[in-house]
Amino acid sequence: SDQSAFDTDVWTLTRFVIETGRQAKGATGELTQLINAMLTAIKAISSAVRKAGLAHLQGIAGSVNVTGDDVKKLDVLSNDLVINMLRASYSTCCMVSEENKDLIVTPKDKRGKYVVCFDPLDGSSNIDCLASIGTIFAIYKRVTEGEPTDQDALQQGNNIVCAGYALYGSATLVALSTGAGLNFFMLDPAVGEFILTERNVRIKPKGKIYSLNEGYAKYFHPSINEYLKHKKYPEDGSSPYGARYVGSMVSDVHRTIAYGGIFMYPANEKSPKGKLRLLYECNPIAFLIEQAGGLATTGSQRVLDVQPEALHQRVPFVVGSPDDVNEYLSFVKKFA
Ligand code: AMP
Ligand code: P6P
Repeated sequence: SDQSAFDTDVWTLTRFVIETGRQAKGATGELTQLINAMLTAIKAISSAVRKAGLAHLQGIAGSVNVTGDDVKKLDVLSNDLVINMLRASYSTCCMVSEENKDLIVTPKDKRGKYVVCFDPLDGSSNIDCLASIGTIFAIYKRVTEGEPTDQDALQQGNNIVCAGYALYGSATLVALSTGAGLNFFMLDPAVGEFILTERNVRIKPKGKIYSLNEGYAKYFHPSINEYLKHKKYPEDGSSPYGARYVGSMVSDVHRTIAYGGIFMYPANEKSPKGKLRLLYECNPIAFLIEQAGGLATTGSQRVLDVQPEALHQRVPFVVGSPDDVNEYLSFVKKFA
């Protein structure tokens, strides 16, 4: 039979992480173990997401999470998968999840040196309409001794050792960086492995798409509406931008990295700090966007420079192609 289509030396994500781990001087393999544990959880979530309709996993689980959203069964299942896989990797001392109000401290006998902040199933309000959803995570080294505390999780995004997202879209993709560039991997369900599809991804300097929920226009700061007016009715003879908004952060961010442009979840009168959470949505995505040559700002400072004060704190969030983000910042300045 024709074997030509079967690559016998394929770069799987597992192999890629082992390789980069071997190149890391003095590495013990703990981070490699942690990343591979997260990948196992992501594969299991991908399988559950794709079976959700059949397994009647959709629908309200009858409880709400810390942010007051209705929790769907897939959320609960995804959260349990990530916590259990990471705990079993003996590489974490504590975790922060969008689904858990307090720090999740790893049992003493299973502790390692890493802290993981994650959103197990972001965009879950889109589950019932089958829009794409995602998993987002950021990994740090602990900064305390003894019993882990919130301080281990309340680190600036500048301290991120590794971050990534999974996108459960028409295919399941993982975007991952350990600080040496951004790489894309696609899940081959036949093998159950993520295959390297794009190495050292770079975002376009300038795009042609803006992405935000314009339903809040009535509540936006004038700088936002002035910026949007410039995108729709440019006076400099340039063409108007296209508009795209899924309402599922990983989808909107991945499209922004893949096609260029700008994604915004700014503050508005009803949400003075915006909606997106710093620790497990904004910091990991800001890290990845910067690895691809993009910018990530709160409008007043670089996202990765924000000093976190609370596990579930929100920040205004504008990311994307550097020329687009800088143009937005010029409007912030002009209409401050
Ligand atoms: P470890 O001893 O495995 O916890 O690794 C120590 C440090 O080496 C990590 O904090 C990373 O900065 C680096 N490192 C270890 N494994 C990897 C990997 N698979 N890819 C990239 N960097 C790694
Ligand atoms: P809005 C999904 O609930 C989420 O947390 C992000 O994935 C998404 O970007 C945002 O909220 C959408 O919020 O207010 O536009 O519905």
